[in-house]
Amino acid sequence: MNQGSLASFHEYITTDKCRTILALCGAGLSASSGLPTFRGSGGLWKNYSSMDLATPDAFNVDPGLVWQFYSYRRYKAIQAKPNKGHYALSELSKVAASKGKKFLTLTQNVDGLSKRAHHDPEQLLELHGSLFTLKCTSFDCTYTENNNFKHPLTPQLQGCEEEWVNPRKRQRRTENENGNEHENEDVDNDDKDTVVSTPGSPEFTPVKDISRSGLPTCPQCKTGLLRPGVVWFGESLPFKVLDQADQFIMSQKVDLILVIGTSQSVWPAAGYVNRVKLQGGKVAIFNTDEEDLQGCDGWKFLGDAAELLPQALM
Ligand code: BJW
Repeated sequence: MNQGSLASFHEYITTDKCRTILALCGAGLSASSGLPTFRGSGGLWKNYSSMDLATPDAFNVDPGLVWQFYSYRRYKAIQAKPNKGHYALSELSKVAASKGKKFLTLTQNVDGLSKRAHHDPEQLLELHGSLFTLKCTSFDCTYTENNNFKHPLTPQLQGCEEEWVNPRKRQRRTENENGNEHENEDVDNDDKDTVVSTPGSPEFTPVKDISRSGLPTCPQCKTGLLRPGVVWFGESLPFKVLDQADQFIMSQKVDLILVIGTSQSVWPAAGYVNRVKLQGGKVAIFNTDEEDLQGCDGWKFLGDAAELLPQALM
């Protein structure tokens, strides 16, 4: 981290000039807790693009496939632990409050790790919902269940826990374990391994065929399928959450927005950065990818959010 820039950032965030802070978080914040991101080489699950599975259409066409993806995600999130970045942010929310400053975290993450790092729930909005909320898909049923951490949700969803590894990587890992010529190769940094194989190719990893009867069903109406309470493409973000975020931004000038581990490619979340800039607020970005720091005229911190945030915020 550039120490000059760290010093000026630290000075700003601790002074009285910086009275209102917004944090916008993305998948990169949870990356070092072992949870995959959406774009880039992490955005694949059993050869499907995570982005293609996060749609109402995908669920309508093949709910069994989409439930296996979310079952895997729920399992990974339950197993994961909040990292130092989550704790640093949680600590900042408390310190800010104790100094009479206003603070709000908008997280796009559905993994619940910020909550588990004891982030003040009053200062945390989950823009894209939660993996641990279940909702009925019947149009006339309002059933919603929060904090359901059961795994697997049905016996048929057992067995989705295995981390997907490109078969070429898997083969080389096996070779490594056997101690042959690839011993020192960093398999995770090999660009060739981001190639996606197609159904029918020898590398295609099949998922199970699960019929509707093997999927979670609504205990209230007894007929509708349950779905994860996350926001898919084309769906509105929860109105209450959007209102609360608007209220925070519009009731005062936001002095600083922390943009943490997000590609800023999904709307309306990405729009908060410009809204703060338009008010004259400052921006600080924390990201491992130099490209995702481009175009930022504020503080740019290149590296793992789990390492950077404790240094920058404490
Ligand atoms: C690290 C790191 C480390 C890695 N440390 N950094 C305006 C313009 C254009 C399009 C639209 C628009 N408004 C709406 C749209 C359409 C659409 C959209 O945005 N499309 C874009 C693709 C263009 N938006 C929507 O559809 C939204 N709905 C909506 O607007 O509805 C309107 C409406 C109103 C009324 C009625 C009906 C409709 C909904 C968006 C929902 C997004 N959902 C998902 C899935 C959630 C469920 C799930 O988890 O499965 O949310 S998609 C996915 O992307 C997920 C994420 O929250 C979101 C953002 O991704 P994120 O977090 O930025 O992750 P990555 O992978 O992209 O980036 C990771 C970053 O971390 C990278 O920069 C790395 O470098 C970095 N990194 N390791 C620090 N260790």
